[in-house]
Amino acid sequence: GASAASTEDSWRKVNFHNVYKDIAALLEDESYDDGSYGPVFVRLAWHASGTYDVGSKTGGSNGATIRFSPEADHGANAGLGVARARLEPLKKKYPHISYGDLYTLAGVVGVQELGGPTVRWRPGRVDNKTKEQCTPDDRLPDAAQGADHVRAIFYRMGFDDQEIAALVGAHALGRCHSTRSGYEGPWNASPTAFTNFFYTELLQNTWVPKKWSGPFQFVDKPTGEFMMLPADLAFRTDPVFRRHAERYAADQDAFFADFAKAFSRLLELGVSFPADAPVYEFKALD
Ligand code: CCH
Repeated sequence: GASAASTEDSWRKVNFHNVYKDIAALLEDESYDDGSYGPVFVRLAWHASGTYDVGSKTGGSNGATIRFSPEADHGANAGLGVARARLEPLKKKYPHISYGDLYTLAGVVGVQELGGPTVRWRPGRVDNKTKEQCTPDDRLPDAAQGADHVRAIFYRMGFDDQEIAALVGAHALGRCHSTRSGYEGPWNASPTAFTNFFYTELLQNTWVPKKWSGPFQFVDKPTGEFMMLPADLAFRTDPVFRRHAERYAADQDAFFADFAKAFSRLLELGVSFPADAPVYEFKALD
């Protein structure tokens, strides 16, 4: 039957402070990855939203088409079923929250509870799309490519170079999985802490091609413990991206402020909120 969150007013029945707390309670799990679902929740929120196309006004988090096949099975979304399954009990507990609101709020919780900035978030996404409205398989960035491709993808969402450079700093969190994207390894030594380490590692290390049979990627020399995707290297080699990366490496507060703004905007692409939808600035729990 129709989802309880299929009407524009359903969100009014939800206490989002309680949802925030319940998502936060799902983060920690010693047996999963580096001990937290936070990174994969951030990636779910981003991939649910980053399909937006300003030209056709299609895609984005409203309607949460990421949960339907074929979009769920797009290569870029490999592994995100793990995050959706982890959140599903909360959809049962709070039937009036839409999937779009649940997935984007999980991204906010991931950023904030891992020590990142406060991300302004509004409810009001609606479960009003079907699998026929899944986005085509070319909307998210291809990690094997460079600056031109990354720009083309994010300009299509409506972002500028500064916002792109701030958003990719989320690669302080989590890791690549050979079983998901094919790439392997974390970007730094504290993948469950939201920091500006993406930029410091990117600029301060020597990056060399990883010697393996997997996809082309970089590892730091000499330890080989940390990784960079080919697309990550664009933020070191492209002069405009690099200027922002240098600023964020030197000034974590500037990174936090710019990331919070750009991430909030990402999660809202293509969503029309009711005029009276509250803007939440949740407090991190700890
Ligand atoms: Fe990303 N990202 N991302 N990314 N990403 C991957 C993992 C994470 C690209 C490719 C990959 C953003 C931008 C880009 C996260 C957040 C963001 C992986 C490994 C690839 C590949 C997936 C795996 O194997 O599990 C590319 C290319 C771009 C831009 O050009 C942006 C923007 C964000 C958020 C704001 C997070 C977090 C992860 C870690 C996920 C995890 O499971 O640990």
